[in-house]
Amino acid sequence: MLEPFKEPVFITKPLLPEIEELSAMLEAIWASNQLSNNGTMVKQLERELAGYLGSEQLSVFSNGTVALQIACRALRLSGEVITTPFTFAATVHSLMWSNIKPVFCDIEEDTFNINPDCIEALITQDTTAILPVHVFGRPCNVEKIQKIADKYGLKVLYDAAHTFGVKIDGKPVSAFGDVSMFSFHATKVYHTIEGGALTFNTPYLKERADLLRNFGILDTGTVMEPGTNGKLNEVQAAVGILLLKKVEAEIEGRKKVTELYRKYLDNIPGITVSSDVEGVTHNYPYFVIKIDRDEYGLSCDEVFSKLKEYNVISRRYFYPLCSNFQCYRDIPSAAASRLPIANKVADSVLSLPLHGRLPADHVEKICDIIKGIRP
Ligand code: T4K
Repeated sequence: MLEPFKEPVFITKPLLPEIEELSAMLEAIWASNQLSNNGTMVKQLERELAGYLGSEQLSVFSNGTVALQIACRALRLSGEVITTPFTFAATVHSLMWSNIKPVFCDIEEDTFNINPDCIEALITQDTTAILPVHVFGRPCNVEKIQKIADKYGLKVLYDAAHTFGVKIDGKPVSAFGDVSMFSFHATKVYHTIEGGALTFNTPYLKERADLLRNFGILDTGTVMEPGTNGKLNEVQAAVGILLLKKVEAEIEGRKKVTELYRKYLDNIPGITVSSDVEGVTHNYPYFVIKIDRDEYGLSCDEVFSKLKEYNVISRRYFYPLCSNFQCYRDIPSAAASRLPIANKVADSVLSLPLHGRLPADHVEKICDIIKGIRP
């Protein structure tokens, strides 16, 4: 009989900069007295991230959700936007906050991403864009999505919250669509405690977004339009600069942990794990298992509860589906009958603890527990 872990093993553990290095950066910020409003740290971070993410047009924001809202405004989206129900609440909320009606599209069973073959049937005269999510860091079918967008004159705004550093055939994910949003929340592969970035396919969009994140103020005498406050501050930018130096090692560590999970969970009836996609440079943000209740003998919820007894804190990302939230379930496209795959996936998917420093013996024990609790 396996003993529970002495301390909780959480879904993730944030990557931290060396405290001495951060102290030195803080001293520089203190000496400058510039704490916010596009200071030197934010400018340096934007330059370095533009290089790392392979996008000349990049701006940072106070968080990914505000960045998405600003992207909607910068792209002048209105009417209806087609999106996925299998995502974090922020994706769909950012549309509603922009007075845009979300239209839910079903997903692919193997990638959990929006199913491009279901998009066209949802396009109406009011559709202005598609908002796909690269779920769990696995890129969407970007070519099919772009073809549909081009055919109907739609914008594509990618929620790339999970795809920091991901490449498709050597091309950064930011190279696809009009705008991509990266989240830098503390739980992400790379972070600035809270924060986010947008990458744009034109300098014009970056200019607009920069204006919108600073209240719409062009200069002290000129306010162009009602903007918001979406600025990142200097202290968080300093954390971001330091973590950029550590992110490669973090991704390497996550890859190793992922490979161990795949090895130990192989051949458990009813448990399916994902594999890498050929041509994709992955960043390993989440480790997800799919549970077939009949074959494994326990539901997703039951596995979640049993793991908790062993102090393993898994997460049911993304359950419930956004389309089943009280605030969205009356939208016609939210009907379960129109989203059969998304409902099935949300019922069967569980994220296990993953970060680049998770010890190998922890991974082995978590897998032993998953084997051991099977009735
Ligand atoms: N689009 C997508 C597809 C997203 O996944 C997200 C965010 C967004 C948009 C919006 O981006 P942001 O506005 O957040 O930049 C977390 C995150 O808060 C959220 O950023 C993330 N997605 C979502 C998938 O997960 P929770 O409610 O699950 O987080 P929480 O607080 O339960 O943290 C999970 C575990 O992480 C904890 O049990 C322990 C550990 N943890 C967490 C924090 C915050 C720490 O050890 N230290 C910490 O400081 O939402």
